[in-house]
Amino acid sequence: MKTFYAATHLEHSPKEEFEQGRAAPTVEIPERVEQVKRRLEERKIGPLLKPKAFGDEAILRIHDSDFVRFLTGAYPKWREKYWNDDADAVPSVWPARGLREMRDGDIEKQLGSYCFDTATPIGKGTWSAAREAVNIALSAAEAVHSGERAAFALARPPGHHASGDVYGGYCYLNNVAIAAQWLRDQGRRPAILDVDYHHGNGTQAIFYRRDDVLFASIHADPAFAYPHYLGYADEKGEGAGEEKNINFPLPRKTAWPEYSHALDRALKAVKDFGTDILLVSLGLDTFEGDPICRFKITTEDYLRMGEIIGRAGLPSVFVFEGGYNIEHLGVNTVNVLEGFLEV
Ligand code: OKP
Ligand code: ZN
Repeated sequence: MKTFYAATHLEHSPKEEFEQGRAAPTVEIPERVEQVKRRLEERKIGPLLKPKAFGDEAILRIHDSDFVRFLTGAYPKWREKYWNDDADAVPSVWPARGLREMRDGDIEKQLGSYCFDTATPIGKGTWSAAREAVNIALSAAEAVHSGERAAFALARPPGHHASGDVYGGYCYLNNVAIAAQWLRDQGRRPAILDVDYHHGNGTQAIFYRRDDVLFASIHADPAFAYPHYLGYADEKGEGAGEEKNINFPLPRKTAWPEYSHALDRALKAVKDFGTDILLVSLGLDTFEGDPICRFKITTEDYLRMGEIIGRAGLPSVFVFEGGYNIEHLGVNTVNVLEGFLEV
């Protein structure tokens, strides 16, 4: 299986996020991708390839152009205002009910208008890393579109929490959604299966009113888990998109028997949709040892997960999302890919 990787992500290395009322070291660190890369090389899963440089058109099919322009210049603008400091850009005020949403002007106004949480700092290397992650996802999509059985986009920052014009949840651009749209534009019929522990609210929002891309997500119930405000079972799509959005919210401590049941149901929906290419938002934060999550999926279970996805018999694009247990992340990720390849 071809893996697409670029070292650009190393420069996106935020130090802190705001978590439970205080600044805390972030878990979305460069070492995540580096661990997975090492394990891939160890297991000889296939070549590690540099991504191709795609133009902005593919991004603008999904994201609002003002939003993209904002992200491109946000860090310099922030530094210009706070030149006497070196902290990353994080919003501190939001246009909540009763206030005016203003996306232009002062950087503080823009941050609150475009970002939905305090976990997603913009630093010096953030934009170039987010931009390159898109190239990585598109390169993997192109490989599979051209006939590969599968490919792996080993990218960070992740993407599934970013919608057309809002970022958050460590995500800036929605890598998997951009790849799905690109495949649509090549005439394919893509479905997105999101197995990250957190609901892919950005991906859901992007395709919610559409009938040409199915979104199925298995995740921790937002009644107790991030992102809290989306991902409930009654969100089934709207208008043309009705029944094309499927959420499987699961309780704390969910282990493989219940998880695999949801996975079977999600893949049944994918098949029924007439999917001809599958994109997997591959988060490994369902792991029993994950520091910020509460499921009980084991290293061994990830092999089964890969097998079950493989048995769907679809050309598949794996796009890396979350997963924060650095020690086990490489093995868990590669187990999914190896399980898939065994079928
Ligand atoms: C990104 B991905 C929970 C705070 C959550 C942000 C989590 C973003 C997850 N106490 N902070 O889906 O893995
Ligand atoms: Zn996650």
